[in-house]
Amino acid sequence: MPDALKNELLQLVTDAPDLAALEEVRVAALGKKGRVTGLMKELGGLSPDERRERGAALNLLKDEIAAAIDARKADLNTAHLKARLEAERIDVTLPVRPEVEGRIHPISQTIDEIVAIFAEMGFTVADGPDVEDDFHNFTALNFPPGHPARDMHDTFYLPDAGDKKMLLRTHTSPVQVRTMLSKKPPIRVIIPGRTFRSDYDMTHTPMFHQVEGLVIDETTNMGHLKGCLIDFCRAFFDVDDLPLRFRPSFFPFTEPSAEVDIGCSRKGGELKLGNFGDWLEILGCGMVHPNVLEACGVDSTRYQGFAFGMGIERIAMLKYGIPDLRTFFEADLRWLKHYGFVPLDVPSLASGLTR
Ligand code: 2NL
Repeated sequence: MPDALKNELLQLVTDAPDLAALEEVRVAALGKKGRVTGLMKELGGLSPDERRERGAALNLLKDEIAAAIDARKADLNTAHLKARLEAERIDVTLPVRPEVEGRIHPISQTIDEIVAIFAEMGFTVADGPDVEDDFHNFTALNFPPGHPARDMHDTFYLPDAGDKKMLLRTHTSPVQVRTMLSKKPPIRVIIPGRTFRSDYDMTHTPMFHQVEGLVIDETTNMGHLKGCLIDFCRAFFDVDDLPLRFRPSFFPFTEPSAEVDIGCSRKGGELKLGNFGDWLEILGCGMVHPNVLEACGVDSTRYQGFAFGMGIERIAMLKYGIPDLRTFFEADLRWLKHYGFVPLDVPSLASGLTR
């Protein structure tokens, strides 16, 4: 009898098509009201000798069935995983399907384009923390103690947490400060990144992006600054004869300082970039102030340098005709589909940045 039962149960285990069916087989055989359990209960009515013999046989049967169930369970799990892997298989060598893929945000695209241009000129990219201290964001940059930019109204200060007053960086300059403090000249870096100011209206968002550049060497001069920025603007806006105008200006961290305009036309309400007689402000720059060099451990009697900074949203809006600053941060998928860029369309000078 146990042999016939054993073969029957083993067959049921083998035939169970899935985990649920297998569980049913287990309950029907080894569960509280299962057939093997039922036979165990009948042992009480036997003589001691018969009980010992039959008890041992039933225990053996129980163990065998349990082992068969475990083995079948493992097989079913393996088969299930195999089927899933097969169904979810992706060929990573297939080309991207543009109609179903996401888009590169115009800010990311613009940063990639800027990086491609400056990389060609021998710059490297640096980055640093969003949360900064007063020294790296202001003091090292020659901001006097009472300067309005330090004011609570512009700067996001973090709740006091001990010895140092922390803030969200108001520009990417603290990364240049860190670069000068940690590396010896010559230095050629650009720093794209997030910046924060407590300001919100049509043309300001509390978080925005900047790219700043810094060049330090023994003979770096204003001519290098001009050449570098002229080359950059012509490459970025893809206008070979784009005129640039350097207007005297003021920043605490540069001396002399200049604001740079590029040539444009506003005829008929349409903005065109080129040699048309009108001007549009695009970035700020200057020779690094000796106080900044000294605060950053650079010998100002041996080294000098230039720096520049520009707003990424602003130049992205100009280049790609995006009319409203605030839409950059609304995470609207339809907007992204319209203004975004196809992945793998990686900016490079060889491909003319974008096609
Ligand atoms: C602008 C103008 C500028 C800099 C940024 C800089 C950084 C260091 C030293 C000196 Cl560490 N200068 N940065 C210089 C001139 C202008 O930005 O209009 N930005 C949006």
